[in-house]
Amino acid sequence: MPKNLKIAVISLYALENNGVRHVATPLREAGYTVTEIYFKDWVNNRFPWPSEQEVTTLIQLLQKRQVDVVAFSVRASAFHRMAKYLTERVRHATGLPIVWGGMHPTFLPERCIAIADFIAVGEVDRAVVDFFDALERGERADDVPGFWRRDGKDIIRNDIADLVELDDVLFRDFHSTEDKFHIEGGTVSVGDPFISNPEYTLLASRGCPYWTCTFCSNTLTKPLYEGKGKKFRIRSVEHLIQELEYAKRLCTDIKVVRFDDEVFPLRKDWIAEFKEKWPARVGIPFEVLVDPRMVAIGPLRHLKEAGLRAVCMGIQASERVNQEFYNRNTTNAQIVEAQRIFRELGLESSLQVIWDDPVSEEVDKDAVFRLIMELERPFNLYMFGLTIYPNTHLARRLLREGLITERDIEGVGTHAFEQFRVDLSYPRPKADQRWLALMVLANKPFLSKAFVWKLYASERFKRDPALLTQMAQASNLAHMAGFVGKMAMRGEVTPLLLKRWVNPGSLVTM
Ligand code: B12
Repeated sequence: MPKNLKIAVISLYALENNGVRHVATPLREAGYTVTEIYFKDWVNNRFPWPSEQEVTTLIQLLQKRQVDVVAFSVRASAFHRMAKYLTERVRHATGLPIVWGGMHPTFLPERCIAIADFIAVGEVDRAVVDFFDALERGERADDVPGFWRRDGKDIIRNDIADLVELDDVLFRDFHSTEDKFHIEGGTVSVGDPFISNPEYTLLASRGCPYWTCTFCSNTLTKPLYEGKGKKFRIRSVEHLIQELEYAKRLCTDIKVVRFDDEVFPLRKDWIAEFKEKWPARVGIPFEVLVDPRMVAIGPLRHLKEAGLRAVCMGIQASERVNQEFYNRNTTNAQIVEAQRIFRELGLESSLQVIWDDPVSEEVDKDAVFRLIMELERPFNLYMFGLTIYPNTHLARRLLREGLITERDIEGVGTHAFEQFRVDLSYPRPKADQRWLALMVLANKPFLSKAFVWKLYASERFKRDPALLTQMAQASNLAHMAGFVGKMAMRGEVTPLLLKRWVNPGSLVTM
């Protein structure tokens, strides 16, 4: 039955935003007029502040669509200031009630409810319809689980909503009609901005089978969802395949599927069914994220036979830092063996390291470098700067030990905007410049390991790593050109991809 309330759901700097589509889809299904707005996109390591023209365009669009409620999806804490600014501008111009949802209000509800009129805390796949139904009836939604409300100084804090089974969640709708908009630089494009992307991204699960890494926000969601249902949930293979069959009809350019799960499910029976159904009914190459503790040749061989093309795996730090600070009981031996398996199966692999943390000592950096040198080539090396998310175990410990201040925590800080992926030209102490340059050189297949060991031993580069950094920049550029070339051959290079990743002002390392 059609409903009266007109709702706008806004994604900040993310065209692929799952949260927005998971909110908009059931609301449309329930009869609401939903305007989906993709407000600017992300450029890796760069999230430029919105221009006046962009803010005005947003406000005018909301007015033109005669919206009654404005809902922002605030995924990451680094967007706190932008979301606050846009909220204030929209409220000032329109006087409309503002709702925030997403991981940031989930982790910092008190700070967010001070700004928005309502916030969603946690997953609200079903509860979001109950919430807007209450508003539609003219009620204040004071008893809808998953939502908080501010009334002057009073705050009504409802409990978390029950977690839903993932097979009950509607597929994100990618239709491209006049109710989806992308705002960039004062221009409004109509239609779903992600519909023509050659890479289709989705989750086969929610949650994490480990939940322990202290830097990850999942350590906060686990206690939050206690008693609210199964926390680590995997979709049935059939549900997943049906989504892809649906997506293939709408998004006709899909060349590769990327599973964004924290850790891709590697359960034996699930993989067996996946292997049987994926090639016949989907038949698109795919990529997954794995954990070194889970990697075994059997399941990966099945996935490879089903179309698995590439894997991504976290190394993170030295064994000591992984265990003592990150509560991640992986070993170097597991990592070496996992990379050996990837090579044996001919899978492309991208290994991830976290840098710029306040706890790794020279000996830890040396250990990470030695581990990288031990791994069978080729592989991509993605280096990330440690981003400290609010309220995580790591944030609390580093604060307690005086190793960081509140300014280093996302929300106040915006580290994820500046050094999410490590960029060699970012100012760092000389010793770190040397380590990063060596790491970048270590995985380049066109440089012999003997040569890299010589660079490592050079006293000159220990004193002054400038030339080493230049060599690393050049090798990185060559490696990236090869990588982009390979993608171009597969028809996967788009202006969007180049804009996001090949940013000469801040070239990420790989
Ligand atoms: C996949 C993923 C990505 C993908 C997104 C793919 C996609 N198609 O959306 C990519 C790689 C693009 C990405 C990018 C980033 N990510 Co990310 N990402 C994730 C991950 C693993 C899952 C997110 C997801 O899709 N969940 C499933 C959906 C359905 O859940 P959801 O988004 O939370 O939405 C639900 C509710 O929150 C709520 N909701 C959401 N929005 C709204 C809005 C309203 C109005 C309402 C009522 C409700 C509501 O309803 C939804 C349905 O239940 C999470 C980890 C996690 N556990 O959440 C990290 C996570 C969200 N990412 C994180 C970060 C930091 C980032 C980046 C900033 C990194 C960077 N510098 O590039 C960017 C930000 C991009 C952006 N502009 O938002 C952090 C945020 C932590 C923090 N406190 O800041 C997380 C939590 C990871 C972590 N390690 O802790 N990410």
